[in-house]
Amino acid sequence: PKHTDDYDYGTYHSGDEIYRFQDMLVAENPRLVSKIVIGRSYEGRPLNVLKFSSGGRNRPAIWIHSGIHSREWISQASGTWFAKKIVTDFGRDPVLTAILDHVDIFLEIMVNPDGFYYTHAINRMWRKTRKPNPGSSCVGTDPNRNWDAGFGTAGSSNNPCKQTYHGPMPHSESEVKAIVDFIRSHGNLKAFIDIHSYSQRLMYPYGYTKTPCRDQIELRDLARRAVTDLATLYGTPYKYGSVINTIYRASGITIDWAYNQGIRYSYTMELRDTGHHGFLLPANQIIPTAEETWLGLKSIMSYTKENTK
Ligand code: PAY
Ligand code: ZN
Repeated sequence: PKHTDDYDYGTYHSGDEIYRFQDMLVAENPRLVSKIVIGRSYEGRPLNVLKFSSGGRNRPAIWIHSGIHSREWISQASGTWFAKKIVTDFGRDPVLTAILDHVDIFLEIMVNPDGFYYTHAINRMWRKTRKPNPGSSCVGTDPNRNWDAGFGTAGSSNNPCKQTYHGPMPHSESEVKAIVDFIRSHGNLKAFIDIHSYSQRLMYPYGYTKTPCRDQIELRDLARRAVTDLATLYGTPYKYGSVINTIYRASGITIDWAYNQGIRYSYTMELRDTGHHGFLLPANQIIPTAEETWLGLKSIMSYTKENTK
């Protein structure tokens, strides 16, 4: 397609197509959307972030990313749909408009592009990055075990051949380091949402410890509200709670790092389904999944806006 109006949001797209989509969206909406290249993947692909801003200087901001795990295709597909939804609804949907009147939204659709290309070309089930591991024939690090938050403790693996290999050191993956550097230099992030699949859960810190996070009552209340809003569309049930209590112990994860940086509204979302199709969610569920997820995201974003003025 030559215009994002003609992009087929109801099918899965290649990495090249998603890159092209982002450039089209920016070209079509120069006043609202800009592209920031925050770094390069191991294989040299640009790490693109879309910035949605109605003005101001270094406004409080919300970070949303998808595709940190490459095989979770509904994540990148939903991220693409969210990007189009934001430009379509700004100035029309009063809730989104009010959000963007006060805060900026940063959206990185393909956090792990090397993995994503690999899932298209070679192995649909690839999860990790594509950086080789010295002394091992196994490739890749789990970018959701690579953050400096309980790094290397129980809930990750020190074996490069495992899906949850944490990598040689915190932020060893350029895809992770690029986000770390960006978030630190921005300094005004208020919410951080990491989109995965599957299992229909909305979770908050922590993953590496049973110790409740300081804001757990507030985070739980907001999670309940978000999953309630999400379910109004198609009745899709979501569980919610801390990562360790809701899914399993996981160390070095994205949202634990974000939360420990002081970003209070840090959530990870596991989209459809609960395992029937798993990572191979049929394309006819892309739009319904993105639509319902958007309702959950909007409640988190609205609440963030209200509580960080
Ligand atoms: O989202 O941070 C989180 C929780 C932990 C996830 C992880 O293991 O990194 C949960 C899994 C994921 O999305 O990667 C769940 C899926 C079904 C899996 O691969 O086990
Ligand atoms: Zn994942």
